[in-house]
Amino acid sequence: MAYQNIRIETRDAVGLITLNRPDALNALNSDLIDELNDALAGYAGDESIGCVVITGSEKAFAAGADIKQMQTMSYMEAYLGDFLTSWERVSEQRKPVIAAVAGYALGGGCELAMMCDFILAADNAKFGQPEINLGVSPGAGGTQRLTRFVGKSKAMEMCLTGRMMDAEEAERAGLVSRIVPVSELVEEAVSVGNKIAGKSMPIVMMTKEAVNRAYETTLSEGVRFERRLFQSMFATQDQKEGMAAFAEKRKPRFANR
Ligand code: DAK
Repeated sequence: MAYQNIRIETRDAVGLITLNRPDALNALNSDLIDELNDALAGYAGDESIGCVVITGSEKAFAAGADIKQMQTMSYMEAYLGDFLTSWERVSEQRKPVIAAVAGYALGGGCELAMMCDFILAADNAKFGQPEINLGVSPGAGGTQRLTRFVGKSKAMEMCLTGRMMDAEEAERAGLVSRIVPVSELVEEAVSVGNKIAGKSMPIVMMTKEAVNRAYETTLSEGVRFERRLFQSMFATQDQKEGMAAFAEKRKPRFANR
């Protein structure tokens, strides 16, 4: 598939996807989402890739779903066409996906970032769910994921008023893992991605699954799930290698098995 709305490149073991609709502040239309999903599927099937980074430009990660595409859509077109449902594929990836967010991450842009496993924010990042100003509510997880990230009070205020949050507020509230200078954002995200890719891939995937389970189940079920996963890791070569390497004071050489 030739990409018109994203750019992709490989940086060591990281697949870097750059949203690329500069004239529309990376507004997310169906073509862009199709391309994003195609790129993610390619990385999912590529054993040399251990982590994916999704980023935008310095001005905008993404200013939301494409309002001009949605403007005249009828209910039947949206419902029967299952409009934008394929976005959720980002959250279904088994390998880690990092959102490197600079500038605006609004509406669907904020939702896309929250579908990733964690968000690294540039110091100029701005997050918001301004859909209320357009006569709609968030539609791709904003009311659900933002509430889990930052709590009810802040999520409710943001969804009801459309107010934006800057990077510092987002870090204080737990929406982003940390803030880096905008000029270093992509480099830092790729470096973190390569650090993750250097671990045992199956263990990384299981760890991601365990953390995500915390959002979907009770504490006791989650802890039980974690324990079972942990026990199963003793069937991997990489557990043997990781612990042997520690005892022998050397770096582990994981086989991803
Ligand atoms: N859609 C289409 N075009 C957009 C856009 C958007 N979301 N955001 C910006 N643009 C376009 C502008 O129209 C302008 O195009 P031209 O006029 O030059 O042709 C160009 O990008 C530059 O924008 P501005 O001139 O407005 O730039 P400023 O720096 O003055 O302002 C801004 C930047 C980000 C504050 C402003 O552009 C803005 O407020 N943008 C709209 C933000 C917004 O309301 N976002 C929420 C969209 S609704 C779903 C999945 C997802 C969704 C819903 C359902 N399902 C799975 C069911 C998501 C919905 C949304 O995201």
